[in-house]
Amino acid sequence: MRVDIITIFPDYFGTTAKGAGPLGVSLIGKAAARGDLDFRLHDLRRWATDVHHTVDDTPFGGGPGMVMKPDVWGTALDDVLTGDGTVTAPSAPSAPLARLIVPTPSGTPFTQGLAAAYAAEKRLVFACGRYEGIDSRVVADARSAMAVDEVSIGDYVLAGGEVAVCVILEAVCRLLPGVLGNEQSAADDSFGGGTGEAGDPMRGLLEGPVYTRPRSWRGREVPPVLLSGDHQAIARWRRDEALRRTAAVRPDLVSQIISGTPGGAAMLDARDRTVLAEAGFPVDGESMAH
Ligand code: 6GU
Repeated sequence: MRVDIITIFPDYFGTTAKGAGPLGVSLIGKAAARGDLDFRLHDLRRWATDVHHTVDDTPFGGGPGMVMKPDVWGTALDDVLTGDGTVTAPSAPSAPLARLIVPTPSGTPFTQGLAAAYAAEKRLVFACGRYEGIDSRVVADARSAMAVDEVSIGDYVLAGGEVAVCVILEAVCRLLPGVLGNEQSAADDSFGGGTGEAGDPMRGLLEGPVYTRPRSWRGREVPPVLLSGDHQAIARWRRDEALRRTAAVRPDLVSQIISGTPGGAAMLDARDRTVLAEAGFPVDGESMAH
């Protein structure tokens, strides 16, 4: 997959003299080393036309902060998309070019499903905004040529999109074909809400507790079922714990499962319903007296 990142802080991703940045280490670094990811960093200021390399201006209508200029972003995107000889503008509207991702706190939530969809793309282009955002005509204009997603990584405000790009790339990267056994699952995942991969019985649930050696540590024992060798009992226990944890810390995800994301409540067996009822979520269809 080819990944272009346009930013006023290319050094943030720093894959230069000072050593590997976030794109050079761990999972992403390995994918890049294998050639599964081809990163191109672009300094937005390259497309600024004045001596000061200005990329922002005051907002029309007043208000605090600065807005990034449409003319600078427009030529930057045009050049990155078409100006490198590898990929040219589509001759037909259906020709796949690239997906443009604009990280912004006012975007739609980034989910596991989006990560899976991105992992199936040939090319992603990230447009990192700073200040109060990018002039809104830039996204409107880009939409006439390509798929554009404005995405948020959570309900808080970052100073810029660079960290969000790292978050998104890490989620995408572990789903790329070639990364252990993800070949078939990544593409099926696009309708999944919440967490967990397609085909995972724990899909939509948070992971419960995990343990390794030693069996006893500071007087705390590993739950005996995990030492029992009874794989069915272990799987059941893990599911119970996942249900309990999800009910405790993400009741919204339990509500989603119950009230019918595809396959929702149907995925719950009798034991699931008992565990959820104990955790304060009586599930309809259960033989409980109300
Ligand atoms: Cl994607 N960008 C910025 N600047 N802030 C955010 C965000 C993205 N997601 C949550 N907050």
